[in-house]
Amino acid sequence: MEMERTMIGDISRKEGKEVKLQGWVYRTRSGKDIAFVVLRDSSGIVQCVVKKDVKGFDDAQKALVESSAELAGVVKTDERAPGGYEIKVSNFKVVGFAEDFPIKEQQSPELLLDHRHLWIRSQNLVKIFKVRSTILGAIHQFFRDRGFYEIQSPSITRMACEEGSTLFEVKYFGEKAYLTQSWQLHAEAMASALEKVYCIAPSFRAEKSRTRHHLAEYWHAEAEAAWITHDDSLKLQEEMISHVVQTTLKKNRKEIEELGGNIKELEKVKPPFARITYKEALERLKKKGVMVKWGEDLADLQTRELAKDFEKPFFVINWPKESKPFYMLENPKDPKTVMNADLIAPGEFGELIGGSARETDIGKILANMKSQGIDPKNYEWYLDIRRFGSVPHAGFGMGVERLTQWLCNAEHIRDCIAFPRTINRVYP
Ligand code: NSS
Repeated sequence: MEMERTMIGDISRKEGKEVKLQGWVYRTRSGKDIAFVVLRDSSGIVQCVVKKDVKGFDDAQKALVESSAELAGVVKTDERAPGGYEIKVSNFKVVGFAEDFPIKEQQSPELLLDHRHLWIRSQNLVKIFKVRSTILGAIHQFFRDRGFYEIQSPSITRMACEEGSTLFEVKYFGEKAYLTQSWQLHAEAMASALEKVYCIAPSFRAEKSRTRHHLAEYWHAEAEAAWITHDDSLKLQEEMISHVVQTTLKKNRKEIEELGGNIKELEKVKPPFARITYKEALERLKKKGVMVKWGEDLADLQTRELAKDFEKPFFVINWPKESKPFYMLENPKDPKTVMNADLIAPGEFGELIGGSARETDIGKILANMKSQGIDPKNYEWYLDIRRFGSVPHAGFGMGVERLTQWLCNAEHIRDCIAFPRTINRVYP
């Protein structure tokens, strides 16, 4: 088959013409004299009709689901066929015969996860991965257009950035080290060199809870900038989210629609986003009969309850200082709180971003470490950032899979990454 390949997604432009297709058998049904093979490639599926007199009919009849094949044939409109087109095949060739496919209809989630390397071929996951790919491209574009430099930071580190309880320990040539929870501490150092920096890389959290929003390894889009205030950072966050959502809607509207994403809600995602303080969040929850004690984190259920009041993502700012990491800037107007924010998605999707302005005063950082029982010895290099030309700076981190989950309205975060790592799964 010497012809140039046509992608299935493009066949509507080739009506009446002969095309060559390459793909995998998605569904198959054959009789004595005819085989109906639904072929899939990364762009879609199409029904192909192979009659007995056609070269390769035997192959078409024998090929089980997920065999790879190439064929030549003429594109015909057919209203009954999925997608409205059908291929009248003139030549059919199996490239790789498949064994009996282990995934049948109505399989348990566990079996699907055990066969993730094969299940990623499924129509829904392919749609999600397309959306995810657009999201990642849009994040890069957003930061590069604003003069941010892309930098990389180590994945193996000696320090905790966030809660110590979610650290993954690594044996490091006889020394104890961890997989990174966030690039932030190294990024703060880089901000005194390049000023505006960003990175998209894996972060690791040994999350012991099983929720629909937590992975042990997730992709973290983080940014840090020198000479900016917390308010500047919030503006940057709402602009980034809006840019990524609108770019993705433009490019992947069809996929988002087919996945059941909330197009109307997503179209409204434009700046500004509401800002409420943590104190106000507790008051709102109290009115709804949900009691949260000052200092407590907001659980999934509580953020969902709050989200009912908002049509767009919204910031919860100024959390209690005692419950937050040592690096957050004390709020000058209310030292019990810090200059930080969580950005919460509408609906059920929870927190998308965590960020803060960073404490510039080394004395305050040391005091915070002391009250949290952290040994400053491990953070000597970090403290040098304050010793040598400390400047106001701020930054944030967004979970790429969290954003993907919201846009695709995915039931579980693990479907927003090809090979999820969770508390009970590191295979395949
Ligand atoms: O812990 S965060 O809230 N904040 C940080 O790590 C800061 N050091 C970021 C920074 O200022 N540069 O995590 C940030 C985001 C959070 O809002 C979620 O969207 C996502 O990272 N996140 C996760 N996604 C998936 N799975 C897990 N376990 C997870 N943990 C955080």
